[in-house]
Amino acid sequence: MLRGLFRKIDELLMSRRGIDDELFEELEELLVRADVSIHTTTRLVEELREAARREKLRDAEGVRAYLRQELVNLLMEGHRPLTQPPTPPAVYLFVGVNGVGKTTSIAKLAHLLKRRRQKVLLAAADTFRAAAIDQLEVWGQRVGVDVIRQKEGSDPAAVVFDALQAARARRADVVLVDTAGRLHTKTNLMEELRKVHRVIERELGRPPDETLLVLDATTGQNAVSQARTFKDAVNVTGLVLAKLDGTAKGGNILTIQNELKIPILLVGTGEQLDAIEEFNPKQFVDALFAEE
Ligand SMILES: Nc1nc2c(ncn2[C@@H]2O[C@H](COP(=O)(O)OP(=O)(O)OP(=O)(O)O)[C@@H](O)[C@H]2O)c(=O)[nH]1
Ligand SMILES: [Mg+2]
Repeated sequence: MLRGLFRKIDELLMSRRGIDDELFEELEELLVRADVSIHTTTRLVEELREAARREKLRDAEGVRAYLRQELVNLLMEGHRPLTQPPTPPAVYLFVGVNGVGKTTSIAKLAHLLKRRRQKVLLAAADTFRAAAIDQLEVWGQRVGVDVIRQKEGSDPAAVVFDALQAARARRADVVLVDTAGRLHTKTNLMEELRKVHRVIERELGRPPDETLLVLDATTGQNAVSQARTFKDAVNVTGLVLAKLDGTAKGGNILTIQNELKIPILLVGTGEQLDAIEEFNPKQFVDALFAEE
């Protein structure tokens, strides 16, 4: 995943002996080309310049080590595991625009949790298309977990209500709620999401334990704007970065962390069931700089 995307930065730093303005300018350009926003790039490079002065870094190798540490620190801000509530079931609501990987991520997480001996239920609250309900059902069978569903066109909040009842009756540990992909700009759909959120809060006596915004890691700056609007609408508590095995440049992930302060909790690295991992900042930065 993302292997070697920051190699160019490494090459730049290793081809230089001394530290001068030109080095920092080139570094800035490379970060922007790797999809880091101007704002975040400026912060990173300013801190590097400052560190170079303060720590009296004398060569590019020193800058390189410092940059890596700086990136790890940035990604560690607010880093945490998935919330485990004191009383089950844990309820994780998945939201995001069309096609980012919500349903697949739910299936993969269900698989992961099941292997950790948790009893998982899936709620098919994407009632928009019959195919979406069937898709979740197929994943449920493959993973070996129950899917709570109603017919196409029914109220997503009613499906969630059913799922929470079922979770209680069956003593489930976790409920994963699938929702329809929606453009963050469509107000009626965002209102529907708020309703789902309210039903969970009422039935559970607390908000969803996580409201996870799934982002397609290959979409660059657009992912940042999606994160902004969803955060305003439904209090997103964490991010799932899907498709990190694709052509993601990685920089947008740094931007999201720096500018939105929403922790990345999970990353998706493929279409197979086991292609999901808890986010590990150090490993992520190592991968960015790894040799291909
Ligand atoms: N390579 C790769 N493909 C992925 C990953 N996650 C999801 N996909 C693919 O992305 C496509 C969309 O995935 P879905 O899980 O259906 O996305 P969704 O967000 O539920 O889509 P809608 O319900 O239509 O909004 C599918 O072809 C998935 O196989 C991933 O981590 N890596
Ligand atoms: Mg889906």
